[in-house]
Amino acid sequence: MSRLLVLLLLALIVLVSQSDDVGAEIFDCCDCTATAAAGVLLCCPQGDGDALAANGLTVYVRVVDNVNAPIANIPAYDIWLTGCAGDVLAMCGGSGAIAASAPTNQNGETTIVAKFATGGCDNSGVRAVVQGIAIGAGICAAPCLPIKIRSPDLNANYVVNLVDFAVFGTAYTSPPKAYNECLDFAAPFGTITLPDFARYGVHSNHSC
Ligand SMILES: [Ca+2]
Ligand SMILES: [Ca+2]
Repeated sequence: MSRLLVLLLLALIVLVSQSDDVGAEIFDCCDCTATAAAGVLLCCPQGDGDALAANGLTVYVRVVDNVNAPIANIPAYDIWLTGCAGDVLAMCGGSGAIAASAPTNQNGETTIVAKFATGGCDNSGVRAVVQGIAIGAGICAAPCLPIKIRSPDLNANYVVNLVDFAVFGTAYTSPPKAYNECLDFAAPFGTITLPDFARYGVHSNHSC
């Protein structure tokens, strides 16, 4: 009988400890928030593109549970970005392509400031993802963050090579060639000229 009591106590301890697990508290995260300024972020599969923070594009994330209480101590690697257009980005290491700057603090807050190791192009913006749940997506129906993702890996196969160079050539220079927003890496935006080529060239032969 006493052994049964010990087992019951152990089961109770396990249940209580699991209720403290941050993963168990997130449901749809419609009360979570992610905000960022609008801009263009040059990304490279090698992870040596532009950093969000250095370009005024820091993503501010706040994670709360379904009664709007902050969730602290979500690990930095459990918070990342994804493109809004669906599966068009070639994210090196999947969710490991970018992480938060730190775990969530006591207010459930953290930031995403780093470089995004991805190929591909997504001009529809990004979403912050927390433990696999994209903030604002689905039933939440919030707009995407207005950060346009552009990589010299134009065909999104995790490497910048001659195939991408050929794609770049289809719109270089624009005008007179037809404009392709995905190739517009540098100011002046709206045209594809030498500054865009220079930024492309830096990442030639880079890969994950
Ligand atoms: Ca490529
Ligand atoms: Ca340009």
